[in-house]
Amino acid sequence: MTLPLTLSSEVAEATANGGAIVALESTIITHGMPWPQNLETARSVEATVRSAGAVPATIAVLNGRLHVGLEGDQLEQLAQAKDVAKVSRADLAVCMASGGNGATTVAATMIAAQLAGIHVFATGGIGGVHKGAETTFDISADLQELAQTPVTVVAAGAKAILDIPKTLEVLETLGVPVISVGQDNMPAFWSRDAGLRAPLRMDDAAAIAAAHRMRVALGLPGGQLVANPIPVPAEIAADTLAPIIAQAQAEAEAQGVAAKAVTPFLLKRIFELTDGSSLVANIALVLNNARLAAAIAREITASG
Ligand code: PSU
Ligand code: MN
Repeated sequence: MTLPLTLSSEVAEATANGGAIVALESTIITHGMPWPQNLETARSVEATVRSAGAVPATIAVLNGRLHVGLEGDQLEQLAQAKDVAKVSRADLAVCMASGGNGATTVAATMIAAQLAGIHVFATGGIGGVHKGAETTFDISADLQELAQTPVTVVAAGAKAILDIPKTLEVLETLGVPVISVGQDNMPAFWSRDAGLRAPLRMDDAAAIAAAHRMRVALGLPGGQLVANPIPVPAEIAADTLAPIIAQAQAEAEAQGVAAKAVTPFLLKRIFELTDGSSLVANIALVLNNARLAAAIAREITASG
């Protein structure tokens, strides 16, 4: 069968001309942010990628077709839709085969990016090992994906709702390079410092692009996680967030929230408990990641 894959016109053109492209996920639009900030953010992320000299490729499943780059009002339709599935590696084929609509997680976005020949992807924060995973076994499929799909993912670290030390342990086991940008410590999504050292550090886009190319030359499967700290003016101190995260966590547990619903539930509760300031920080860090991802994509394409 032929794969129902559609490239947007600007992505098709950039692919043909060897231009720099940055993949963008859509779960953050449908399950990570409330309307209308989700649409505004998706648009400003695309604009940021363009002004940094690359082409944005927002990825989603629409009526069973895998779209790499959305046209016209597709972004708005997605941002307003209520019936969109959260699609990870396990769900992608079923969603497409049944003609459904799906928002891609980090894992599914990496799969689509690789199919389209895109090397770099920007998001907010990846999924990881949840707190209490020793009893729930809740570990995001994003980690396995980083181990097997060769895409460099720029995020502000793993979301602070996760168990960051355990997430780093699993990434080490899976052979995924975790590269902190411009500082020794890991960032923690809304905060710049997770209080523990990152496994690796690099200070600019050219160095990260060189490491990406070297992995390809070595024939290593899997991608890189680039942990880009939130800009100083936008950060929320880890101490301020810790009790709020703990409360959201306790509520999730008490209400029996499990599996795919955990991350969206926690993000929504933290948004409410911080009177929206978590969202302001989230938007700032996504834009910051889009800028860096565009620079890395340009470096990778410039050196063939
Ligand atoms: N980053 C954000 N907001 C989000 C997500 C990431 O700033 O909503 C999404 C991503 O799509 C990520 C997913 O892949 O959350 C992780 O979900 P889970 O923990 O269920 O694997
Ligand atoms: Mn999970």
